[in-house]
Amino acid sequence: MASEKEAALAATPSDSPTIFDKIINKEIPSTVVYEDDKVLAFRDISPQAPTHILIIPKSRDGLTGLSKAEERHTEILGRLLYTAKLVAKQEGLDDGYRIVINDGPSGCQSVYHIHVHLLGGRQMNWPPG
Ligand code: TR5
Repeated sequence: MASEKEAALAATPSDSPTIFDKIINKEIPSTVVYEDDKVLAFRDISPQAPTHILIIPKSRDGLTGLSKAEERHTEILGRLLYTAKLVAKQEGLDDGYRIVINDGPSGCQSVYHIHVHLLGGRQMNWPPG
């Protein structure tokens, strides 16, 4: 998850390909923890918790962010959350975890390919920053 400053600098909402396309296509290495035909889950390069994993659709299909969701996206949106649950179990986060979807500049989104953050392994605080 980018800092607010990083997100503010990086985040011009855009339909352009993102770094996640290169991760999906294995042009850039990542630590993949789960993969199937529809989704990919890999460790965040800048972890904000002992466990910090990103779950993304392999096909963005217009979903630069959650605010762009349409009816046709409901299946993949559910799949992202279900995958987060599977990966949380795989990672041994039996005591709980946090799911985050940042959207747009005010939501501190920095990569415009929808993704679910799975954070765990420490006590989370509320309210979030
Ligand atoms: O800020 P938002 O919610 O858009 O989350 C984007 C996340 O992508 C941040 O938590 C970044 O740390 C993460 N990120 C960015 C890059 C990257 C990554 N995670 C894994 N591998 C990465 N590579 C190779 N390159 C990045 N630029």
